[in-house]
Amino acid sequence: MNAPALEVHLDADDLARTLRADVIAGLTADRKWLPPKWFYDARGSELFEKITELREYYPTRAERQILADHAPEIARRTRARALLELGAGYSTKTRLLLDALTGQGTLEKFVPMDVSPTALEAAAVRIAADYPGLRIHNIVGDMTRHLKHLPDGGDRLVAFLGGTIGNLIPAERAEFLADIRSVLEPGEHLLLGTDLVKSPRVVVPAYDDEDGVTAEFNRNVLRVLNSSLGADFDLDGFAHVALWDADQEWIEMRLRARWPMRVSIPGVGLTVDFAAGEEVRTEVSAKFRRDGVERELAEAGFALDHWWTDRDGLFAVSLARA
Ligand code: AVJ
Repeated sequence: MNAPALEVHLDADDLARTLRADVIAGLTADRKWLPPKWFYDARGSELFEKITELREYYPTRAERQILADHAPEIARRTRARALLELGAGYSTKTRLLLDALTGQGTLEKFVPMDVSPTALEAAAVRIAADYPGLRIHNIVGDMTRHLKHLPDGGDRLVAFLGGTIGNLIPAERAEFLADIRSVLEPGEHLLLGTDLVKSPRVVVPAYDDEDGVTAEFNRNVLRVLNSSLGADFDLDGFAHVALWDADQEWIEMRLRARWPMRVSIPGVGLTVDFAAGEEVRTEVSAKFRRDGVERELAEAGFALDHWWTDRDGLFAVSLARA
C-alpha cells in the first residue's frame, strides 16, 4: 500500500518557537490567557476525543447527524474533486463526506491539514485502506498560517467542521474566512460547522461535565507547559471554570488559581505570580446564529448556498460558495 504523502510546514522547532511566544505574550499580560491550540498534544487530543463522547457534549453528535443526513446533498451541490479539511484531527466525521463524494465518483483527492502529525498519520493510514484509489495528501500546518500551501486545482471543497471557528474572536474570524476565500476560485465551496446559540443550561454543562473530563482537558495546557518548557505548574492548584458570556455569546474556559502561586517557566525564562482567585483564559468557544454566519460569510466574499441544522437545532452546517 502507498504511504500517504506528508507535507510538513510546521516542524518541532517551529512549534516550540510559537509556543514560547504565546506563553510569553499570554502569561505576562494584565489579564492572563493561553491560546487553545496548546491543549492538543497526544494526551489532550485523546481527552478531546473523550469529550466528544460525553453525554453533555452535544456538538459532535449533532454535527455528525447533519452530515449523516445531508452528505449526499453536499456531494451533489459541490461535485468536489478535492476535499481539503482544516483542523482535521482524526477525521472521524469526515468519512461521511468521503463516502458521499467517492460514491458519487467525483472525489480524487483528500487533503487534511492539522497541527498534529500523529492524528493525521493515524487517520491517513485507515482512510487509505478504506478508500482505495483516493489520493491522500497530509499537511502538517497551522491553518491560520499555512492556508497558502493547500493544493490548487479546481472543484475544491474546504471543510472546517466541529465548530472550531468559534475558537477565534470576531476579528480573527473575519481575517481567517477572508484568507480561505482568497485561496479559492469562484464557484468553489466552504463547508463550515458552527455551534448555535442556546440556553446556558445546555451549553455550560457541555463545557463543565460531571465526570470532569473537560476540566482535565483544560488543565492539560498546564501539563503541556510543564513538559515542553520545564514549568512547575501544580495542576491541583487550578480550578476549571466554564462560563457563558451572554453579551459575546460565547463560552469562556478559564483556569482559576485556588491559592497564591509562583510558577517558574525556565523554557521562556519567566517567573509568573498568581494571586488567589486569579484566572487564565484558555479558550473562547463562540456560538452562532444564522444571520451572523451569513453576514460573516458575505463579508469574506462567500454566498451562503445552504444551511442545515440537526433535528434539535443545536448545531449548523453551512455550505458557502466562493
Ligand atoms: C474543538 C474547538 C470545537 O470549542 O467545543 C471542547 C473544544 N473545548 N470542550 C469546542 C472544546 C472544551 C471544541 N472545539
